[in-house]
Amino acid sequence: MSKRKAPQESPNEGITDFLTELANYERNVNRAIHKYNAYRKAASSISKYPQKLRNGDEAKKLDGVGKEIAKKIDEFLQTGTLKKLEKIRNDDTSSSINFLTRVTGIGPAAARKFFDEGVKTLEDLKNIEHKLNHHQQIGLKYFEEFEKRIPRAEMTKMETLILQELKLVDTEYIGTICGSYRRGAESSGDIDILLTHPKYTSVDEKQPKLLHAVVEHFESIGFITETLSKGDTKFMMFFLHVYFPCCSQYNFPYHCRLIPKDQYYCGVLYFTGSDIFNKNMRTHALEKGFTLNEYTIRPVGVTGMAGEPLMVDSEKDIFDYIQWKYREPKERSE
Ligand code: DCP
Ligand code: MG
Repeated sequence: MSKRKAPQESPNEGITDFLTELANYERNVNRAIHKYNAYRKAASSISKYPQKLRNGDEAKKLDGVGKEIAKKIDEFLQTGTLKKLEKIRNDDTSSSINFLTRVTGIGPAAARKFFDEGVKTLEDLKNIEHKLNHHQQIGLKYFEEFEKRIPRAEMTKMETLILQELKLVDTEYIGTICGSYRRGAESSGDIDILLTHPKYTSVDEKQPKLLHAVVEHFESIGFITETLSKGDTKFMMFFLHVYFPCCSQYNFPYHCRLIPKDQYYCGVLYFTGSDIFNKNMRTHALEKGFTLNEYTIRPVGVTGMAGEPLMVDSEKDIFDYIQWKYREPKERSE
C-alpha cells in the first residue's frame, strides 16, 4: 500500500486538502478508522464537484458531507484556516506520530510506541535502527525516494518491461499492473502487480515456485534490490535501475502477488481500487445479496451464511452478478 496519495486537483483543493489532512490525523494519531473513512469520502465527493463551493450548506448536498464537515468548510471559507488543524499541526505528539507513519513499515501503532519511547525524527530512527524490523529498515533507508510519486511515463515503461520479462520466465504467466496506474492516474505511489498462471488454482496446493521463479529472474537481471517478504503468494520487492530524465536512480516499492487463476479477477478488481470505489461496490453487492472481497464473490443465503464462490472469468462477470453497470478502471475513483 502506498502512503502518499496524489493530490486532487479541483476548484475546491483547499477544502479537500484540509479534509485529507484531518483524515490522516484520525488514522495515524487517533487510530479512528471510521473518522478517517468519513473525511476521505467527503474529500472524494467534493473533489468531483465542478464549481467552487460557496458555503457548508452547498457542500452538505454532496454524498458523505454531514453537519460537522459542513461547519468546518464554513470556518475554512470564512477565515482561510481551521483552528482544529492549527492545533494539530502545532502539537508535538500529533506532528511526530504523523511524521513517523510516513516511513514504510511504520503504522499508527508502531508510531505511537516509538513516540512514547522518545523517538520522533528520522535522526532518532537512525539511532535505533537495530530495533527496527526489516520492513521498517527498508522504509528508513529509502525514505526520501519512497516519498516521491512515480510519473505515469515511468510506470508505462516499467509495465512494458515487467510483462516482457515475465513472458521470458514462462509464456503462460498473466500479469496486470493494478492500482492507481490502471485507473489512469498521472502518477502513482507504488506499483501493484498481480500475477497468475493457469496451472495455479485455489484447489491446488500452494505453488511457491511459480512466484519464486519470477523473483529469481528479476533478481538475476538486477531489477530487485530488496525483498521484503518472500511469502508464498505475497511479497514486496524493490527495484533499482530506473532512470528519471533529471535524476539518477530511484528505488520504487513494488507489491507483487501471485493469485490463483479462479480468484484472479476478484483480485484485479480489488487492487485496481480505488479503496472508496471498492467500499461502494461491496455495499452494493451486499444489497443485491452477495459478499465480495479480494478473493471471491459469494451469494449470501437467507440465514446470512455465504455460499460457495461463483465462477468468475473477467471483472465484468462480477459487475454482472451484482447487476451493476460495468465501469472502466478510469471511472473507478469512487
Ligand atoms: N485497497 C483497498 N483498501 C485498502 C488498501 C488498498 O481497497 N485499505 C485497494 C484499492 C487500492 C489498491 O488496493 O487502489 C492499491 O492500494 P494503493 O495504496 O497502492 O492505492 P493506489 O494504487 O490506488 O494509489 P497510489 O497511487 O497512492 O499507490
Ligand atoms: Mg498503488
